[in-house]
Amino acid sequence: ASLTAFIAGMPKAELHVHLEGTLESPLRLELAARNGMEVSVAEQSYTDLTSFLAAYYPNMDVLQTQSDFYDLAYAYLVKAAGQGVRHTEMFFDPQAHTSRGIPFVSVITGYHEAIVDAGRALGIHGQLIMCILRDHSVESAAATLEESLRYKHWIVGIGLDSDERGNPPSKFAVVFARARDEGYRLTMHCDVDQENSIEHIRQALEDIGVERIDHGTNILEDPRLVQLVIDRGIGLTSCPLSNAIVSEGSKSGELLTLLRAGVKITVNSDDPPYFGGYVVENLVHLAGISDITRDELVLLQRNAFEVSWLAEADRRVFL
Ligand code: ES4
Ligand code: ZN
Repeated sequence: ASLTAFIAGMPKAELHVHLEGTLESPLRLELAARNGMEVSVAEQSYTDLTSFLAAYYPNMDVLQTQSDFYDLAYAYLVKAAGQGVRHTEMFFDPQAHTSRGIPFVSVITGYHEAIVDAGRALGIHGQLIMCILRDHSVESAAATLEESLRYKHWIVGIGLDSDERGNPPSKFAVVFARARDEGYRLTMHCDVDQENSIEHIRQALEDIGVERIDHGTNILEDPRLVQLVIDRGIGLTSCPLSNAIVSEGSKSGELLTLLRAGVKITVNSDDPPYFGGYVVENLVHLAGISDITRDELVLLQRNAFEVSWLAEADRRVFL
């Protein structure tokens, strides 16, 4: 088989995709029309995390009703299932909506019902990870966590995303300790080449005790932390096409070095229409610019199922 067909045919797990970041332009225009909103269709350009986020958040204003969130998640699940994704753990950002007056319940119910319906119709398995916006206040994070508790059975874990500059993991130590006490799994973004990245990675691993790191390839700067993630079996969720746009290059060399050292690297899509592709395009891109072997492409998927937050009985179905 061609390499693309091989990649498309592998059973895959995706662990790093932002539902709000899967909003394609045609759906955005449809939702705008449905909600009686005028939106700009101007080309957006971004070259770093801050300029990306400045384009990203305003696009979400078209998400208003429970049906809008349902349609967004369902469209992503159709796309992912079509690419051979069998299990997906999807981030969502409630504060990006509650801060605009949209009720938490509309967001989570729309997303949850899409997962249930897509599971029945397409056989794809999905779970939600609620992300805290790190450039909002600790008080807002704590209130969002409390509000999530009545939907705890629909949320597998808590993550941390948005603008990293000046917003280290330590800012949310108390909120994440409470999340752990409530039974949530923990992960945090440590985006590529951010200021103080290696210190943020250290805090996430040693002070917060996360089970995964999203991005996190700057860990190569500290061999002791590389050994720590190997010893603990901690997963790093890489997103090559995202890295190519918001940092300097796809970081394929770093990713391969870590994978070959025994770190549980996974490859994911982050915000697919913004960065130019879903998980298959990310893997094809990686294969095109590196010497990754087919066995290693399979290893990336084995890693993803292993470091996923599937219940053990479900994991056995996939592995
Ligand atoms: C994100 Cl690339 C990236 N980094 C941090 N937060 C995000 N939210 C959506 N995409
Ligand atoms: Zn991300």
